[in-house]
Amino acid sequence: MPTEQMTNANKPLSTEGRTYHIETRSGEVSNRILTVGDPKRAQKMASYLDKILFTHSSHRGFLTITGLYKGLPISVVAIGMGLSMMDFFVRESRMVVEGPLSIVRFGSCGSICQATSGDVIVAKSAFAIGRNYAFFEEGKGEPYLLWKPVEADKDLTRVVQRKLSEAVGAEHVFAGSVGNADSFYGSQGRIGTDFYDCNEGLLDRIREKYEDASALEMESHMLFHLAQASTGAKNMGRPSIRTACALMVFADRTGNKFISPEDSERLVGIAARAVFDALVEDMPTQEGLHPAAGSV
Ligand code: R1P
Repeated sequence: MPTEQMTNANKPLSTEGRTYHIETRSGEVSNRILTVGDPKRAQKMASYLDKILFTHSSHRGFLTITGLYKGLPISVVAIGMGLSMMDFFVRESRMVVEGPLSIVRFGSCGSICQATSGDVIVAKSAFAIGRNYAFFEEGKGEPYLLWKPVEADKDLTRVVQRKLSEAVGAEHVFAGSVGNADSFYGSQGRIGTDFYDCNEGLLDRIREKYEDASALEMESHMLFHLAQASTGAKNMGRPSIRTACALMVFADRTGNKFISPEDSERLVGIAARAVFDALVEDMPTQEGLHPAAGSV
């Protein structure tokens, strides 16, 4: 349960200025954010920061770790899974961070392209895949709705792809459009008999509709969509929220392979500095410096 009194039902902030679900306030979150799903992944990646300044685990399972990397502040935020959690994260981060915000998601995915387990797929764009309740409840339309891809920020994506290619080898880094599904199961075309999912032809339909469809996961489209929907002030002609996403292939949906725990741990370790380097190269100024960093 939250420990501080909330003050506004429309835009809940506590009396101490903390957001309702992530429980961070101004000064605790950097303008450069690496977001992941798994809190253990967040801790492992944050261990590559030069100095940790702030850590908070919220009552809703969000973990925020803010520190310094090459003299600049970076926050690592674990959000759990799914588009709702991404929505909480982007909106509540915007509430407490002034100025430009660069967010890189480093997640995991299922590959539906040539990339196999242990490779990395950089999302040039992301499209949404949604279960169509009208089909299941009223027999109307297709069982799954496919929305048009939304582009990632090109500059941030380019630097993320370059840094990851240097770190893991260009031959292990792929790029394409990523499907952001509202389920790990039905809307990602996983076939089962426990539920009426009507998804037998879904992967083929996705590949037919989007030639460069490369991966399936559950957060990137919401991240890219909210960045484009953000109404904040423009900075140097750029949107106020800029986003990129790189995904470790955990499940190879074509070759039916799964990454080992050892390989995923190793990949996360190698990728941490690459993503931090991308964030500081992309925003090299002291903008948004964490107050505590002044004394370092
Ligand atoms: C499913 O196992 C989860 O893994 C991926 C998917 O998008 C989904 O949330 O995300 P993370 O790697 O960030 O956990």
